[in-house]
Amino acid sequence: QSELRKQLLDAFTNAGESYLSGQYLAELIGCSRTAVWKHMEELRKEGFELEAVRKKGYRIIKTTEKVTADEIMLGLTTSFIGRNIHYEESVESTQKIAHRLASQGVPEGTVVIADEQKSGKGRMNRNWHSPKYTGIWMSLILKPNIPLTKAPQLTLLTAVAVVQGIEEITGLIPEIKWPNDILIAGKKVTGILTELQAEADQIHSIIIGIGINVNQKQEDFPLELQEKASSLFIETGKTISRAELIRCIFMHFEKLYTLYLEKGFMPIKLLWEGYAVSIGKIIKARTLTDVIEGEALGITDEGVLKIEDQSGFVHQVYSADIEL
Ligand code: BT5
Repeated sequence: QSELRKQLLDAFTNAGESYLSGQYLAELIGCSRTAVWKHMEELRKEGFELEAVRKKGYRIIKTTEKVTADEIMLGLTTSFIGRNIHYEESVESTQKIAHRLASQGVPEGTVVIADEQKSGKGRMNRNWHSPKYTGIWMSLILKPNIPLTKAPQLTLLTAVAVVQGIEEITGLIPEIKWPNDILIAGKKVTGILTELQAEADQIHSIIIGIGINVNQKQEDFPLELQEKASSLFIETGKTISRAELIRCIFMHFEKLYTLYLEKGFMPIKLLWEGYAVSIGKIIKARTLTDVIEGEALGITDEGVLKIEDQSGFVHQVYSADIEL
C-alpha cells in the first residue's frame, strides 16, 4: 500500500460525509489530478463504491466486504497500530508471515491480515479454524522494550483490547478465560497466540496472533467445535463489519499499549480482572508437565495465574489450558 494511497484514505476519513475535489486532493498529497483519478479508479476496482459529482468532487459511499489494507485504512485514526498493513486473501498462517516481516525490521504496529488461513495455528501446534471472509485472522508486530518475563502481559492486554472492541461494536460483554480465550456465553469466540523473537533476555519482536470468529453460522464450524465455539453473528443475529471491528480493536489496543508503556501493567491488570471469568472459581490447569487443581486466586502483577490447591499451596502458572 503506497504512502499516497494512505494519505488519500486519511483525507476521506477526516472528511466524513463531505465531498473532496480532485484539485484539493492533488494539492493535499502533492500529486497531479490524474494521479488522484487513477487511485480513485483503483479503489473502485477493489470494490469500493464511489460517488463523483461535478464541481463537488469525490465521496466514498460504500466499502468492500474484504479486510484489505485500503478497507481498514478508511476510518482508521490510530497513529501507529495498523498504520502499516500487509494483506493477503489467503495464507497458511499470518503468524508465519509476521515472523518473516519482523525479522526484516518493519515498523512497530505492522499488522498482517488475511481473509483465510489454510493452516491457522493455535498454541502447542494446535489448529485454528479460519474459513474465508468470515473471521478476523491477524498478527500484530510489537517491539516493546521489556524483559522476556513480561511478555505474557501483552497477551492479557490484547485480550482487554479485543473485549473492548467487541463490546463497543456489538454491545455484547465477553469474558476472558486466562490466559488467551475470549468467551461469550461460555463459548470461545477469540483465541490469542503470543510468540516471541528474542535473544537472551532481549525481546526483538512480539508477534500477537488474534483470531476472532465474526460472521460464521453455527454450521460453518467443524463438528468438534460446534459445542465450544461461537461467533459474533451467532450471538447477535447480525452481520458485523470486520473492518470496523478491526479499526475499533486497533484504537483500543493503541490506547492500552501506550498506557502500558508509560505506567506498567497495573492499570491493565485492573481492567483485565473486570472481565476475567475464572477468578475465584475452582479450576483445573493443565500445564505441559502437570495438572493443578484448586482455586484461581487471581493474577500476579506480572500476569501469572495463582492457583491455591487443597493443601493451601499457591502455584504460579505461566501457561496452561484451563478447565472451569
Ligand atoms: C488459540 O490457541 O486460541 C490461539 C489461536 C490464535 C489464532 C490466530 S489467527 C491469526 C494468527 N495466525 C495463526 O496462525 N494463528 C493466530 P489454543 O488456546 O491452543 O486453542 C486452540 C483450540 O481452539 C483448538 O484445539 C480447537 O479446539 C479450538 N479452535 C480451533 N479453531 C477455533 C475457532 N475458529 N473458534 C473457536 N475455537 C477454535
